[in-house]
Amino acid sequence: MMPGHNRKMTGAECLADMLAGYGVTHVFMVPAVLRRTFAEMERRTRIARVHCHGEKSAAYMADGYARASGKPGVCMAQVIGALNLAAGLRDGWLAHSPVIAMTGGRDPRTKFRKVYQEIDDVPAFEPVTKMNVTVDDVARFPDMVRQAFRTATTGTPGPVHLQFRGNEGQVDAEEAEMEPLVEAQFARVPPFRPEPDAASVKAALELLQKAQRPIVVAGGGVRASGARAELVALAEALQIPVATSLNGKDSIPGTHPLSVGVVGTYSRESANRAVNRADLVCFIGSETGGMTTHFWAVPAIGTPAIQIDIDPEALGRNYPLQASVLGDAKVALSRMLAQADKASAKKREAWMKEISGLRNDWYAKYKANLESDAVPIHPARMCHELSLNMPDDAIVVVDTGHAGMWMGGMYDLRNVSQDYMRSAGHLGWAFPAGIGAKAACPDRPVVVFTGDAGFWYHIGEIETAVRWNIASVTLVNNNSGGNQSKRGFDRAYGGEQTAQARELWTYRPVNFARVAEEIGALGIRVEKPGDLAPALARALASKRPAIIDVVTDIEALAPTAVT
Ligand SMILES: Cc1ncc(C[n+]2csc(CCOP(=O)(O)OP(=O)(O)O)c2C)c(N)n1
Ligand SMILES: [Mg+2]
Repeated sequence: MMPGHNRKMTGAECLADMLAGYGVTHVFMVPAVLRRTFAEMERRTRIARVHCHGEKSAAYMADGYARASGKPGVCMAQVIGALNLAAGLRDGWLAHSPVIAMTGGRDPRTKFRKVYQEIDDVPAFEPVTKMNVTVDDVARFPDMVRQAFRTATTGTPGPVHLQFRGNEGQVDAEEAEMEPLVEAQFARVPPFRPEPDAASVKAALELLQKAQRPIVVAGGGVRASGARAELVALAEALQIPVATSLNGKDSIPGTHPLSVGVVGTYSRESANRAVNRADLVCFIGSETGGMTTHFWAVPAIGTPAIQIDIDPEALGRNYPLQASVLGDAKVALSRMLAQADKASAKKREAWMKEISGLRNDWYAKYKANLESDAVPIHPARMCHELSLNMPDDAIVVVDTGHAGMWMGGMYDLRNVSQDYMRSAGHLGWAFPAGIGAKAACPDRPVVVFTGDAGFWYHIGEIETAVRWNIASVTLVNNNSGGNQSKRGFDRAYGGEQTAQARELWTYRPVNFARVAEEIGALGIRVEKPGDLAPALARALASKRPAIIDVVTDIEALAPTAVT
């Protein structure tokens, strides 16, 4: 409490003022929750109250908003929708995205009496949040909201949950003496840039400079820290190639001669080969998890490693370390750059030749797919067209499954201003996340890549995008099925699946462009590869939500990881 500054106000007034104070421009929700707060938002703020067609997509929109802007994304649900919202936090949890979820909860006067729609939702938020609390007294609005922003943005960012008393959070109607104080520092990631210990920086730098064949594996921490320019500069100064995790794909442009691509399971062959030939691997802002390391085979455990991370618990979790640097990635890389001995790069000339060979081999091997004129369209050609035609300041949002494999492996960012965000595993994440990203960054082109199975999940959100004129562009790699499942079902049938087994993973052919048009979005159907680039240009120029339905080859399978 702040004596002298408090004044009598409702929780709704306080919450509306605080969200506006933190710079929140949109909240994503399914009504009815915090209704009085919405009324106060209208009276007191310019916050857009985006109501969606499901709580999970509301959470994904908030997540996309957060990852695109670094500002916490806010989503809300009443008590009956709370677990739908919790399900939607799972991707943000896995990707370390600062999402703030607010739900209606229980009232102590009636709980355990079989209240309509009510269960105890709080435990379900436990595995997907950094902070999971109830707000039972209106006087706690200010400190709990501040703590939510603080927890979501600090350290390794992540989702938080505030459950407000009352199935619709009716505690917001009550009054108390409050001060809607905002700590602007916690309005975006990163609020702090912890300075690493100088000796640890020196130790890591010396190991890198001594190595003949070092490589960096850059993770999502590089994008959270905004450390791309420093990473590229250090890599150039010391001539160290860079592989990235899927989450860190935008750490370095794919077109950069030191970039070998995404390493791990959904990966590019050149990255796995380079990491496996390295004599020292430097993980930066990476969990060193199963996806990034192809289940700890790339690199093999035992490969000399160093690690830079803001989270002390991440350091050494999966790879024994020769040096570890605890701190902010941007600061750590700047310190290394300032002390870098550029002359040490000379000993890596042979390594550089090898890296350039691996890069060229990959392009040569996949050239036919990347430039394929086949009809139905080869998905690799979609990726290649996007590499060539994506606007310089675009935010690219990619679904999982084959979408993650195609784009992770085959798409190239061209500069450090392009962003790349990906589903951390949930099919259907990308389309609503793209709407959230566009809401957060209305002046930047947002281009979503999803499969048709992924698109079906939240197809109703076309209506939300149209209603709010949130003009993301969504390309649907439409093969009328979830063809990533093909290999798995072949294996399950002990070789080749039966024709009937296709009923497990195929759909009716549907023209999503027509569906989009019916709902009021721009719909473009693309059947020939040469029409992809003009369709993208037309969709971006339209300034309307657009769905580009690309008819692709159901037999095309993305390359699997090499070890
Ligand atoms: C929530 C969730 N359920 C199931 C899966 C498993 N899964 C991964 S890819 C996939 C099918 C993808 O189909 P589509 O989006 O059409 O892409 P395609 O493989 O056809 O390119 C499924 C069911 C998942 N990743 N997430
Ligand atoms: Mg499909």
